[in-house]
Amino acid sequence: MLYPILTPSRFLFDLSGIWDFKLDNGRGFLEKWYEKPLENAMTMPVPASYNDLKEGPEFRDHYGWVFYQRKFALPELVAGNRVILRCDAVTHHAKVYIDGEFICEHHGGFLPFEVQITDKITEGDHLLTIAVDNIIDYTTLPVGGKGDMLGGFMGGIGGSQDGKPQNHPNFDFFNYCGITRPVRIYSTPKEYIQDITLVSQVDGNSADISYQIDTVGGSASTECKVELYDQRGIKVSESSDAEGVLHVEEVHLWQPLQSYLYQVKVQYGSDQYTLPYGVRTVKVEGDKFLINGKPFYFKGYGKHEDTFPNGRGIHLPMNTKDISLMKWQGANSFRTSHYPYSEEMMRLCDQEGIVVIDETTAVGINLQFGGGANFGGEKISTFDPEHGVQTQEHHKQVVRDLIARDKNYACVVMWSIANEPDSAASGAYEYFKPLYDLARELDQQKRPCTLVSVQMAEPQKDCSGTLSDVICLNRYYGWYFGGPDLEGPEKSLRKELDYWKELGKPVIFTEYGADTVQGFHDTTPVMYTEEYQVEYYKMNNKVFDEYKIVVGEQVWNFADFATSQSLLRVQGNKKGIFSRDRKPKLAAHYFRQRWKGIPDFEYKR
Ligand code: BDP
Repeated sequence: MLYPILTPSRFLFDLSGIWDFKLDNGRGFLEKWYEKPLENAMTMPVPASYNDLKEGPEFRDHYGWVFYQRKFALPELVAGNRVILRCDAVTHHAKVYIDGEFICEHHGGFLPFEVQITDKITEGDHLLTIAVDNIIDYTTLPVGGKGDMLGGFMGGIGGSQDGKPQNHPNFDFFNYCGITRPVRIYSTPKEYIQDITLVSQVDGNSADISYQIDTVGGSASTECKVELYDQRGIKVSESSDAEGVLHVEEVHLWQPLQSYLYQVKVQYGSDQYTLPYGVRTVKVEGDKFLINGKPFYFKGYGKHEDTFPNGRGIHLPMNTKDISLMKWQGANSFRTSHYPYSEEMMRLCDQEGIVVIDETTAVGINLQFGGGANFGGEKISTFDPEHGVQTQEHHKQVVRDLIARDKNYACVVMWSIANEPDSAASGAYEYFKPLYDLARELDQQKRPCTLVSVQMAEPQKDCSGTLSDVICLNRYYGWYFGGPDLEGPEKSLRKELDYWKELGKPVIFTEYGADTVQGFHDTTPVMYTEEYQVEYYKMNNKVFDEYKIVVGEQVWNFADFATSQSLLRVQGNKKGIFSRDRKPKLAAHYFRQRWKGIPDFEYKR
């Protein structure tokens, strides 16, 4: 799916701004609020999560639907073109209406959807309504609890105390929702470029970029032209079919922290589209993760799209600041925990040379959290056909849509199929095998695939061992497991790594961390102080350094973030090495020193 841009053949209108907004009181659809201007509407910015923008728990924790609405008109210039409405992310379920007429709906809150509205657009003003639902349950990704069950992440899955329906996230981040990324209208000519797929092969100083242009609406005689421009704007290769190869001599590779982007200019009939593209290769070989043929070492973070007061709403300045902080620290990578990030962030990472592990929305596929989910007093297994999660079909759709959106980004070097699922449970292999197969089939660049494995999953039984190209571990030795003691956990960590070593696959620690309240200090490094966080990391890093198979360390988390309330969460999850407003804790300085001394390539080799 192409990112919407303005080109000589395409208009682009951004509908960002203040929209009308109303929480559903249960009568929104009965009274057809989408047919006329909302009565007594509030103001609400788009894009943003709405939760932190008005006061009170009733608002913040609203359960169910809300209505967003605005008017728009299109200039006459657009007449004769295809007109598309594109929503980049609506969390979690959207129904779209124009002038009271239902146009489309979409499930899943972190990937774009679009709909052709050419016929709907006549002269004059139009009323656009987007109804948004935030309910999460056993059929959605991320997963939420059913009302009649107990257990869950930090005890969060159970039914409500007073019978009032509420969400019970089976994951550790606030269930922010709303229209969180831009809504745009764009046009294309009637014959148009639908998609572009690029794959590079590098041989010494030259590269072959295989391309495929999917087109719609033309005839056999419609011309297709593909040109490749380098960063100076000089044409370095061209071709004239919808499928072919662009040969480049003296190729400039896209390298971690040294980005180089070509521009692929496609012309099909009167339609034009330009795609920035970095040439690089990725491969797992034995226990090495190779980027451009050289063993890479991941230094970085698990992150969140989480800021105040935007919630999960897109925040371009913060994205820029975060990458600046990563570079200040000597990091080179992050994982899009636990959902696909905005396309603007992916394009930025391509430009800045930041390496990305790209994750689906599959978080919470684990009914063992909080002692396990219970149904009528009986423990339920995650993949129980009757009572377990019902997410596999939707999960496949997410894999398809994620790869369709992100397949051309050089920054993306691996797909993460899920975060901390119940991957050692019976039924896990059967659930995940088809998802890996699908990702491997769809991704023409054949990037490695992984799932990020939870500490509760017994390594010997974890289906990740068989299915993943890279073993990704979320481990909390010295925090949830053994903290505040660091000596015992150090031994356990070694013992576990001795097991993984036998598999001969590369290992990345995709999470490890300790909650740390900024400003808490002590001469004895006690839990929650900045000193403890440093000691915790020193112990873990010492062990990682002893193992050649460990090819990466991504701390949990880049910054403090909002989550559901519970006894273990002090106004949010405090495992950031930066505070939520991006001030460094002691550990940030410690990592700066460490990472500046670790090369991006050939570490430990
Ligand atoms: C892991 C999750 C992550 C949590 C983290 C934690 O993958 O989302 O925030 O642990 O407990 O379970 O801080």
